[in-house]
Amino acid sequence: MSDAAISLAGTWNLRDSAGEYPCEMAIPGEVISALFEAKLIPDPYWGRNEYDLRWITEREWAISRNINVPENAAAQDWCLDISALDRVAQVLVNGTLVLSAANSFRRFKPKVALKPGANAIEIRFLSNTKAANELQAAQPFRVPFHAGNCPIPNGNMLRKAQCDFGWDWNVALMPCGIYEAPMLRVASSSEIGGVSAAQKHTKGAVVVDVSSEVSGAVAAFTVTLGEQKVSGRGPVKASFTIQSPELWWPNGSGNQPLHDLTVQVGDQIEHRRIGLRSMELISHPDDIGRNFKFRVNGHDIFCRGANWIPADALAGRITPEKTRDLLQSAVDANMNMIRVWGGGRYEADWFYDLSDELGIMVWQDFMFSCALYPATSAFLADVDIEVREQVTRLDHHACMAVWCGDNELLGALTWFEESRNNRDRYLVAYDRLNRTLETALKQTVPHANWWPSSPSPGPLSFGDAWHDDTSGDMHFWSVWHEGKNFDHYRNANPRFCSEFGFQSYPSMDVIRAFADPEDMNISSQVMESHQKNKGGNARIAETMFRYFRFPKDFENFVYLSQVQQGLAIRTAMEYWRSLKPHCMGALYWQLNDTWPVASWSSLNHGGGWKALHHMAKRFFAPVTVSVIPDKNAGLAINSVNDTLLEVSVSVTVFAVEMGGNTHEIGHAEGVVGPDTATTLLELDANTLPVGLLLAYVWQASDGTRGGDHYSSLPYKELKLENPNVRLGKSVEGGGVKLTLEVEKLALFVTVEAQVPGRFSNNCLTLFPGTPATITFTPKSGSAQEAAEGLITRDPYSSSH
Ligand code: BMA
Repeated sequence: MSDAAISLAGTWNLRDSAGEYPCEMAIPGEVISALFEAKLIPDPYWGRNEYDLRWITEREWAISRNINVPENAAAQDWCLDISALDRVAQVLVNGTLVLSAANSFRRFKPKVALKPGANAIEIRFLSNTKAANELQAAQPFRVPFHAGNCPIPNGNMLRKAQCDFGWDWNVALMPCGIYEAPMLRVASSSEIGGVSAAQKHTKGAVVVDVSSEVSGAVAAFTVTLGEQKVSGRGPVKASFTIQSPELWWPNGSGNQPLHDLTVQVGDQIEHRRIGLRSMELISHPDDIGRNFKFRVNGHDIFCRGANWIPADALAGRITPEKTRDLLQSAVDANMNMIRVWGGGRYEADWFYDLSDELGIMVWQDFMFSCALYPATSAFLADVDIEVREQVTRLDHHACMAVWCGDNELLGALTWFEESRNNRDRYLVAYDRLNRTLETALKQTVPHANWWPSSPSPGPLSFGDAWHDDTSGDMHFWSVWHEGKNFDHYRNANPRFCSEFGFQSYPSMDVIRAFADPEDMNISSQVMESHQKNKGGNARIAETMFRYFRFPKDFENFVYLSQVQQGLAIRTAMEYWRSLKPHCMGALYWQLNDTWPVASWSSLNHGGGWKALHHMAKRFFAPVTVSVIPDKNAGLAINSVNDTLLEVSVSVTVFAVEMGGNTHEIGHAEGVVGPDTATTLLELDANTLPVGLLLAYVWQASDGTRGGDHYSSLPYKELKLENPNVRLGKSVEGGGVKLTLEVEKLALFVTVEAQVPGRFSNNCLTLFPGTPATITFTPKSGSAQEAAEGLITRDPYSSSH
């Protein structure tokens, strides 16, 4: 650390405004995690503790610390560089108010006067609820929020993660704190405001135009990109030409080379890493409506992925390591895009660094979600600055695919009586906000991709994008929120589905971390309080009635809930991938969880894989085969190739008796061109005798292979026999090697652990005589103990 900067990361002293609850607090961090670490409150995620801890957000809190400044340094001009300050806060230095902040998405740099020796710094977190209520009361007309999602009201008034007020998957604790290390800096005569790197791709070369806003005195600058260097004086502008560039590609389409870029002005230096790629959002009217696709380096890329919500409800528990694990799981499941959803927050720099490294394209919402928002001059002016800052901070990242205005604000216009009665007023207010976002984005980074809202049929269209599959992006919720069958996914032909989802329970090791054995019942108060979507448990149970024999106990209910979630999403994904190029992407809701809860996630809180995530790895494989029933009850054996090279695929299809005997009923070989979906074989529905299951195995010339099954009957109608799954275990190194053998056909065979960890594969279709081998690696602790707790589940055993 140079003496021109003092980090304020570390231990501060916390207390409430009355001086109660004195304890230490780590910065970056937040108040609730600090109180928990100090053992002043119980685990907020255990049982129903959430409700007993809401008082924390009703109080006002303050953190303080002293810093020592040497005599010679104190005379300099200092500023406090502070961002991710959540949210209504005052900062005092030596008793003088230096900042009143009210936007957790902005960066502030107030001047501060330091004295030699000890300097007292205090940050007061004022009441967010009070501020939100006052702001709502001061609006020229009421601006409604989604009370069903948010038990803490008026979150739409505050620039703060909207899910902090509660959501249909989130605990409502409304934390406050600081999520990035604040710094005291000596003000420089010339300050670098940001680094922009615009890329022009031509055949065989890339031109990178680098520029930086510099405030203050004109100074000499040096810009380096890899081995190339440009020096000058005055406005920072440097142009680099890179011949035969190694391009950055999304995961599954190529590698992710990154290049160091530095801008030096006087004693200031900024460092970035950029990937060379062109990233276009293509959307224009066509014969069907309006297409929607991403073109990277000139190639149309089918986007396979999921929606991202904050990595934890309590930001103090988020670490780069835990987040890397979640993003790595996305990559391991063959995803190439995530959508940073608008009800959370703009993530930290390291999040986008990780996405660059891993090849995950980021669809970035601006942080507005599922509510109406103010359009007062003060609100819009604040948002304007927020957008300029965030876009300047993030747009150079290779991963950055699109900036999207918001999540579901158009839909929200129909949710509230006020906006139904006066759509003109609320639509104009919406458009003022949306225009502010677009203008600030385009003025900051003219080359950035912009999409007005998710879902949206397209610019200046304000219609229903939930059921319109002709134009733009779609959120398709009819299966979950309207209770339609899984087959209903095949009635929608989206151009790009940016949200659709189906809930399941978290895995048993996660449930054990918040519930006592006596609470392990789906209608216990504890389980109901870890389900935030009204009617969610009933929807899970009702769906199980439709597809499975009812499970004999709670643990099997949990297991089947995950299987049916996987089936729902697989049904949609396989069909939508087969529609390529009509459909060019699907992102399911949602990748991760903020706390242990029944939700639409494929990863448990803590990062463990639910059944869906294992299935996603298969149905998202760049080359794959699936069975798509057509409207005439025939079955199309379809192959998709998302790679840039042609592949030959051979597939053999079997009818399977419940005892496990198989009869070949079809075989096909075909060439699947780069970036295409093809039907390899069409089977008449009668080819498959009633009561039998269809199974298939395939292999492709790129070395990949796979297989799965398809049932035309609901699983509850199959006369499954007891497969007597045998589980062989041997401890090898830090993991457990497992062998699975069955006596009869066994579906969705899942090994379950008592402790957190990662299975190499799971939720398998198994045949007698064909054992499967997988591994389990516990997250921590002894592999021997983990091995002892491993058990298997399958649908037959779940109901017998
Ligand atoms: C979508 C999201 C979220 C929500 C999810 C599940 O519409 O945008 O607001 O959590 O549905 O209901």
